[in-house]
Amino acid sequence: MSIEAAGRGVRAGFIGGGFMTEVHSRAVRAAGATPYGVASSNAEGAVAAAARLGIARSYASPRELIADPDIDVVHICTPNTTHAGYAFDVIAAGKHVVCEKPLATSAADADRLVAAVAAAGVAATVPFVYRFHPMVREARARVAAGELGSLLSIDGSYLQDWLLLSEDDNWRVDAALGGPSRAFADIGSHLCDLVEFVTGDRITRLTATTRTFFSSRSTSRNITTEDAVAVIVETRGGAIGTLLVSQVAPGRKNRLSLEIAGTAESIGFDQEQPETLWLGRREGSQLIMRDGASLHPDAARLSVLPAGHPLGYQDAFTAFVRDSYAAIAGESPDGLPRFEDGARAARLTEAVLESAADGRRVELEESVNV
Ligand code: SOE
Repeated sequence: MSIEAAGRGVRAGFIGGGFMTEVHSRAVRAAGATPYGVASSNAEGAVAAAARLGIARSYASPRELIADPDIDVVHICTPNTTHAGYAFDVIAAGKHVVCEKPLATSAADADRLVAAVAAAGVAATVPFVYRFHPMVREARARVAAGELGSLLSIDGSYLQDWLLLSEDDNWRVDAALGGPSRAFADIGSHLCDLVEFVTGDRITRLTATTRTFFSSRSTSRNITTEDAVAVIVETRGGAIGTLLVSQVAPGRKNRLSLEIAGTAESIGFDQEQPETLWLGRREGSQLIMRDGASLHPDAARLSVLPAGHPLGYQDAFTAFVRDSYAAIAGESPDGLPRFEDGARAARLTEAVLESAADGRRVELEESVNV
């Protein structure tokens, strides 16, 4: 029986019991759906996560959760190298899926997931949630309306400092759990997604340099995943840009910054100040504050609180879940990041690693999925 026919809200299951499950389950509640159950790497972990997150059911294993016919959608919030396997299992069970980024640690697996979703006819999304800040949508709408003119340059960075010290460690550092790329796959993927989302353009060439500053950390040894990456990009529309991604930048907690210059205007967005958008002009610049009454419709749609009542990261996540669940109901919300976008990120990640390995510029053919 369909969810609508059953006259009930969406029931969500979660695989994983960490920080992102907490963020996802809060967003599910705020979106008016039901956090129905949680599974983790073992039964004890699932019980503890259910208690901590106020979720009614815990399951002995992810397989048991995926098999439960009462669950409509599964949120995958586990270490990166397990994402694709769980996503294939969820799709095979005929359930809808929300999979944390990176969707997969290879472009081939990501493409296979896109094909599996198409065959199964389920909704499948990836939380590139920064697309859901209203001022990001405002920036996108202004670019699309031609207000910046022709795009000339892109200046982007995504800087964090949670891995600054050699004693800082995390499963993402271990390639066996996090995949071959760390900083880029984890946060560079957000930055590139936002570059292509806001500009409506595509990165067609890149040259990358990576650095692993610590070969060992408190528990990890022989570390091969990168702490930082610098990328030069060219776009199909002829713009050029530089992107810096680092998890070892003191004082920067989650600072995604994007500035796009056109022949008429520039725009600048700072994820740590998401209520504003910088507008640059030769004759003077201004900082636009979020006010639903003066935003383009797609930005106003997400502006769920009045001006002066700040929206933030968790609100963006709620908007992402709400649109993901609208897709479950058969709708097509504008700008919803789907598995095709996760596959695009996987392709960009492979291009970054390929370029960093041999120092050559890498050409990106048009992704088969977009
Ligand atoms: C850690 O780098 C992290 O939690 C990312 O995994 C998220 O995608 C990002 O939104 C915040 O930082």
